[in-house]
Amino acid sequence: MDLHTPDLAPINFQDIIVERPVERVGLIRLNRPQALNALRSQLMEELINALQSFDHEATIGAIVITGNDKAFSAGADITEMANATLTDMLNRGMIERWRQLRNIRKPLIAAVSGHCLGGGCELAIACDIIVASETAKFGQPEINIGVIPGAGGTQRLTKAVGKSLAMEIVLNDRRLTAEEALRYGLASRIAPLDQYLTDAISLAAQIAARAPLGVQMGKEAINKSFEMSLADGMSYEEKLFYILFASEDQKEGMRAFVEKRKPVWRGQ
Ligand code: DAK
Repeated sequence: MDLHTPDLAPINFQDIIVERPVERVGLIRLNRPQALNALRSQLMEELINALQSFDHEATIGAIVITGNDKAFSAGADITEMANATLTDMLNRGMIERWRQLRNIRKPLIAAVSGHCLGGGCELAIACDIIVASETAKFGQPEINIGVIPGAGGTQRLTKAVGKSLAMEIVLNDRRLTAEEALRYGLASRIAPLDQYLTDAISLAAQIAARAPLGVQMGKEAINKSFEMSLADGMSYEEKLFYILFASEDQKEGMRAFVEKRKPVWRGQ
């Protein structure tokens, strides 16, 4: 797979690089290596812009977010936050940007290597799937700077790894290796350092080749399972299942099965 295919529609971002490495896959590289990809406001703003444009682009079916081999991201930019007041924090749009991340409908795959800490870990967990390199290290070290996680580190992480381990991670800066992340269900697979990004892109390409509405609704239903009771979640799932019968892709998928041919998805 050629990861060096030039961007088909270059946009002038400063803190991220946006590419289309293969058909139907958008790739966003966090690009502040000198600060271990710390998530300053500018980076987060660019990331959300790029995600939203891929989300609206019909030719894109899945999105990969990555950093570099040394760091996915070491978290929010501490230098930017160090002297902030409560009002500064509320007025900077930080919360809004993280909320916008939750509204991306297409599947997001985090390709994680090296440091994946604080807000960086929360960004990876906010994605739908994590593909980790063997060197990935996950953690929520906010306690070392006198705060706690603020973008899911006490909530999503706890749902993934359970209470006792989440307590160790948040209260005592326990870091998880890639193996542990896999064992506890935070990551779905691990790959060697020279392979994890290619693997993440291949996985994204496979998902992107599937029925687009089905993929989006599957993502939505699974994410709802974290917010609803089992009964409400089951009922939500049923409704999305029935809604898909209003799509052309459901007709095409089932007809293709009966006719013993490959379906041609239109995302309608
Ligand atoms: N912010 C700013 N700069 C950072 C940084 C960070 N988080 N992490 C690293 N850097 C910078 C370092 O300052 C250094 O810069 P120079 O000194 O070269 O100018 C450069 O990156 C290389 O870092 P080191 O020299 O420290 O590299 P080492 O290999 O020695 O150590 C390290 C790597 C990752 C162990 C270390 O850099 C480190 O501990 N970094 C801080 C990790 C951390 O505490 N992260 C949590 C930050 S708080 C919210 C949303 C999000 C958040 C909160 C709320 N809402 C929506 C409400 C998130 C909060 C956080 O993430």
